[in-house]
Amino acid sequence: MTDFVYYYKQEQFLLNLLFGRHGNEMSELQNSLTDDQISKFLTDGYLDVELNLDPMEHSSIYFETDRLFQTLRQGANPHNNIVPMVPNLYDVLNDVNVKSALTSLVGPNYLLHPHRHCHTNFPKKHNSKVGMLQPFHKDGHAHRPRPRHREPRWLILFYSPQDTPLHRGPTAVIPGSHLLRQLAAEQESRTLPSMTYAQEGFTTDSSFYISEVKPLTGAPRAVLCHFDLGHGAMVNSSVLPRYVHKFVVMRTEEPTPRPDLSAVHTTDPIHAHLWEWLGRTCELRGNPVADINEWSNRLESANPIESARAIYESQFVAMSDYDGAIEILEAQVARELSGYSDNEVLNTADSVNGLVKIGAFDRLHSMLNSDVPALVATAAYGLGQLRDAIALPKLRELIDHPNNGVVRHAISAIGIISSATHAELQDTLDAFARKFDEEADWDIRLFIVQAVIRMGILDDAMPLLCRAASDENAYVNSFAIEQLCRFDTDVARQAVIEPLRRQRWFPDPVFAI
Ligand SMILES: O=C(O)CCC(=O)C(=O)O
Ligand SMILES: [Fe+2]
Repeated sequence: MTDFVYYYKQEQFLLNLLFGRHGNEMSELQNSLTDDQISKFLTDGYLDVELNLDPMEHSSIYFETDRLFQTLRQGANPHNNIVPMVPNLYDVLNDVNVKSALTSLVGPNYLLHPHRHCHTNFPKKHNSKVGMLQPFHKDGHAHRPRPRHREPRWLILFYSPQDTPLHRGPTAVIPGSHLLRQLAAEQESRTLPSMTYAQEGFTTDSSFYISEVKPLTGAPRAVLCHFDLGHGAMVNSSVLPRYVHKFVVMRTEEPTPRPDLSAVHTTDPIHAHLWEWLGRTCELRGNPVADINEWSNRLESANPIESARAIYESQFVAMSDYDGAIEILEAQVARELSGYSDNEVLNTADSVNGLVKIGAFDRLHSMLNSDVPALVATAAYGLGQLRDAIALPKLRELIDHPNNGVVRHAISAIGIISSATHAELQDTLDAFARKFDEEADWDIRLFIVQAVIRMGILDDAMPLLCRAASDENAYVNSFAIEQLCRFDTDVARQAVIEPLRRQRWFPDPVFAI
């Protein structure tokens, strides 16, 4: 596709957004959260959304959910099929406050992941202790790992339709834990943490980096969480069941600069980075890092909050000692990767974000050409963060790398770079189409479809998406169908109708499940 055709299509797409059916709604949605709310989300990793549903509707969702679980055999769960079984859940997803909060945090045209799950928590007889039922954890993904980004690319929406006092087993979250790679020094253990209740609230045991715990108690509520927020279910010592409906949302577009909005300020370099990533001007207040040795000590600190903050100060150190800062960050990347297992996706080296802040393109390019898969995957992640179009040809080669972690990071980075720069779209689509058709692993096919979604509404992406709409794997075909529904063409409509007819749910009042 020529650049002209692409820009023409982009223009049409933008005009549609601005003046078309959804245009006005979309731009209003984009500004809806206040800066205080966004700041709370960036700091704590979660945010309540006030729903417009009336109390009757919450109870009707609760009773429908309850009826369903009473009739299913014990232990059964409809998993991803919960929404057609409790269709009022659409009213939560379509609530204008939910839509606008999501648009503020994960951008316009976000995509609802086909994974959704009703987390049940039935009364535990003989257990009246307030505490955790489930260990704190960060979610994996649906169902395979995705690169972790501090920037809001994925969100979880937890909706609880009932009143949930503490003894009815609410979900509990660890505020701020979304910014850490791990919740505790040890890898997540399956043993339940002990919790202490004091006047100020709950705290976890000392093995956790962050001790504060917030149980999501109270009236029916919808809470948006950063995907990497630590959370877990508490013991339900009441006599009533507790339900939490979980949804996952994917950002599909990179944020754009927002000079129309006022500047913000913070004293935390990670928050400053996230504000800027969201397109805002942010002033970082406080004492700028002065000394490279002091910075290096903090970077290597056993306290992960301190080391993460140091990562986002790398650019200030590099202004006075570029080579020194790079050398220290590269050594830290190597240390982090010493525990990297083969085909890893989640645990790329966090300190690569320091090289990203410095804009160390040349170092990341040499890392991308390394023989060590862990370094290659980490570099692909970093060049994605930098939205570096120069890396595209090499990243396209890497989608055939023997290491599955490298393949996944390369595809993910290509999607992000293409979304931001619109560069080399046709070459990338050709490479993706070939790989998609020969790939046996459905998760890699899903990575490709997700990357294609990030590339935007491109006619040239339609053949691949149409094939993916009939993929044997339901995650792959659901994402493709969802994206094709955004195309205003007959070919796209035809491609989605047949698979959707086959998936059609028949709500049968006579033989209700
Ligand atoms: O049931 C809950 O409150 C949370 C469950 C959850 O997050 C999980 O199982 O991953
Ligand atoms: Fe979870």
